[in-house]
Amino acid sequence: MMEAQKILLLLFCLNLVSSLVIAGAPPTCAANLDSKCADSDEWKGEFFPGIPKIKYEGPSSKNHLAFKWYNPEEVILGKKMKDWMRFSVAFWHTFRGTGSDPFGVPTKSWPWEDGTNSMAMAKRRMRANFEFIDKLGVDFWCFHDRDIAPDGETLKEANANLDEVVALAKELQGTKVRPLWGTAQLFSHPRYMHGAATSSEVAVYAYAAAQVKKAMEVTHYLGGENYVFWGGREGYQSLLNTDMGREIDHMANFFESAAAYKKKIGFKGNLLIEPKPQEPTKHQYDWDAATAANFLRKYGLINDFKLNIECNHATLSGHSCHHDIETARLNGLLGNIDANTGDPQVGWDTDQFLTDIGEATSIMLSVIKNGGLAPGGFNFDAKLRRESTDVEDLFIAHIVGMDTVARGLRTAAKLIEDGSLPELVRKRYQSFDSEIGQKIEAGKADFEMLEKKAMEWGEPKVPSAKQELAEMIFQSAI
Ligand code: XUL
Ligand code: CO
Repeated sequence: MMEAQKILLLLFCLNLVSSLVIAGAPPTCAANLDSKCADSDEWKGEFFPGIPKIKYEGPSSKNHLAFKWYNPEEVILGKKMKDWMRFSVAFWHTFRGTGSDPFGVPTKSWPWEDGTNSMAMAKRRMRANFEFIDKLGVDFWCFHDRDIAPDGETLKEANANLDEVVALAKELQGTKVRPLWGTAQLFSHPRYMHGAATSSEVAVYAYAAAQVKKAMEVTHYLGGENYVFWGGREGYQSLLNTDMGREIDHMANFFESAAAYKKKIGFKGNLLIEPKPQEPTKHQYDWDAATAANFLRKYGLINDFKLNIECNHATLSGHSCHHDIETARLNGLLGNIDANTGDPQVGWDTDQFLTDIGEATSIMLSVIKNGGLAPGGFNFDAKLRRESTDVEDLFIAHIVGMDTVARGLRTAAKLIEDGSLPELVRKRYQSFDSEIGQKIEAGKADFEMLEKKAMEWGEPKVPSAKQELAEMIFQSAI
């Protein structure tokens, strides 16, 4: 079972970038896709014919291509829904996800794909991305450098490929759409097998730095609002051959240089670290929200970075998504949410679309306390199941994910406006509103004073926590 899970993890990671062709392999046409292999990015007509612009129709609608809960312009707790959410489409899942898994080949054959990783295909895919975004009615997208453009024989060639595709993306974005965040793909290529910033090989560290430098530049050029670091290979297999202290120091050096470069190019967005406990068979160095916060504090990086909390990563590290979001928020580090969910029975990153209204409500209670996420948002780092193979499934998955988060916002707002849950929490701590409680909270109560009080008060009377009542109130709002 454990071995099978490790293989699943490894192949999942490969799946994330499964259609990337490493360095310069010639484009080839997939034999099973008729004669659509072209060296032109031209595509006649729409990519998604028959799919209308997705509109809000309200909870009674039976139309699966309409929102039932997400009404972008509606104001909730003083802010438009679209401004609470700032939804984003993840290019790697929606346009590079193939449905392959450890035991099977790709299941998706989107009509616009020709089976190649050519420049022409990259451009055609980019056109499909922006039609999708327009029809879904979102303002943001997220990408890795190597998702959107083919790698090259050299870094120079890879950068030139990226520039060409980015120029098209800039044109297609128009004035409203922009990246929620960009990132560099530092985990798929064999050069990164020992890690990127934590590699034992200095040339790999330098290559990774050059890749991040370029990815930061193009994210900035596209008007991106944030830049993300997810260290897919930053970790170790065995401590016997690893100088963990030196590797983590190197990772901090790397982040320090990134923060300096951000300032140098005048990038105003947030730099975000995305914690994860392990990927795919490694013990990772950016584990969970609390460990990432400790890392940033220890290395004096706490003012330069925030966190991108991914729900499925939080659950893999043994926490609820709500826990890691609250932990990030309380550390002043909540920068973005990668909205997805895992399968409770499966021990790896299944990246499913969020459909649990209770979970979404808890998350939104934190987001509201945080005053929103901007300049971050909700990025759907989520993919279709292997068995979902219709083009319309791409829309349905995003619609249900967006409606779930929207419903979470509505429910959370109801709970706040009703006031009984906040009141239950307020009452629970009201003994600290007393004179002595206030002294404690102001840091002015020493142990001698408290001992005197304890003697005077005798055995404390401990009230009920009212957990079931809290759960009853929570549930009745849904
Ligand atoms: C992988 C993951 C990544 C990051 C970006 O688990 O979440 O897609 O979000 O590299
Ligand atoms: Co993610």
